[in-house]
Amino acid sequence: MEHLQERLEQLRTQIRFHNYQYYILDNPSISDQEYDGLMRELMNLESQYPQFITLDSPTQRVGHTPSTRFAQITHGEPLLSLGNAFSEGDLLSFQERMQKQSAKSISYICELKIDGLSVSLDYEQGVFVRGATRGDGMVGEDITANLRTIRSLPLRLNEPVTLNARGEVFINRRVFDAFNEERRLAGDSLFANPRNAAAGSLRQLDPHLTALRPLDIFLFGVGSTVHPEVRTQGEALDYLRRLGLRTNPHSRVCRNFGEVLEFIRTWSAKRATLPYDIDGVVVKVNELATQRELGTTARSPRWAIAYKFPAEQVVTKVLKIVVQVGRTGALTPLAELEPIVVAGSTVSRATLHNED
Ligand code: 0OW
Repeated sequence: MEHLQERLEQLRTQIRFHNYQYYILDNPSISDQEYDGLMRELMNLESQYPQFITLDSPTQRVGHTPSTRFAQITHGEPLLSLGNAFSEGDLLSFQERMQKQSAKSISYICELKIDGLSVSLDYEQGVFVRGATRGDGMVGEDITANLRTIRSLPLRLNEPVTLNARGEVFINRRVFDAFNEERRLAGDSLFANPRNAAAGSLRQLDPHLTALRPLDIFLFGVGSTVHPEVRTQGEALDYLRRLGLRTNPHSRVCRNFGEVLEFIRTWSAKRATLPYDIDGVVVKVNELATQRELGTTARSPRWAIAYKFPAEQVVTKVLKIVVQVGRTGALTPLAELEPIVVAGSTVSRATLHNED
């Protein structure tokens, strides 16, 4: 029996390593055939000795029983949202607020704002045990079975630590286009954009269906019970990477606000070269102690802001104007438009509540 257990552990460790190389580093070191051979041997041994199957075995990605609905999970710490900045002026006001409220010298970190679905992951002694949608920030839906199907989400970390990590689930845009094309040919309804496709895939009740969806994930934050050596957001991202979690490669620590503005201008121009959608840049105070000193409002941190790229503009025709009478008797003029796609969604109505 000892020999069997050793072989099982050896196979799991090897397959976990190759998953990391393939799905997170995009740099496999063995052929698909060799990989499939390892997987087949592990699945055969586990089907002969099911009593030795472990929750974190690489074979346990696709759950068996579809749930009837998602259980609710109350987050240990609320998943905050973000205040928005729409211009460099808004960013400079943010910077002034930071300097006024904290005497300490501040550095910033800029992260691409991934346009996906925000999730929270719980690992206990290094094993992935549960994951949830952000929901209203306090209570989310338990989508553990669906998150397990994401190949770039490790079922076991490189160290046996207990932590909560936050991140964004998304679909690679090229893969999304091919996926939507398949749906079109099959006569299925199309997803308006990758974000909706990711959200729709994570809300499938049957994990087998989710497993067919090419979901991916970037982690960008850790809960407060994080390794004491981690003192900045930059070090938190390095820590997540060291544990084997996937983080976005373009985050950058900025010593001053000039570098923040340079990062934003650079990625505003280079956005289309990315294989996934971003809708802006998240600018955060880098030092965790200063973040704690600045604190949060009810819904979002004072130490971070989301610079949103200018909205895409398109021209269409107003077919008709109707007036909506609200609950309080307020009148809102509404334009019915020639349907047009803008920023990935089809728009056919717009409220005319202000001149421009
Ligand atoms: N979408 C992102 C992203 C990010 C926030 C989270 C709480 C305090 C700061 O790439 N890179 N970093 C953060 O940090 N938030 C992000 O997305 C937020 C999460 C919830 C709403 C936005 O999608």
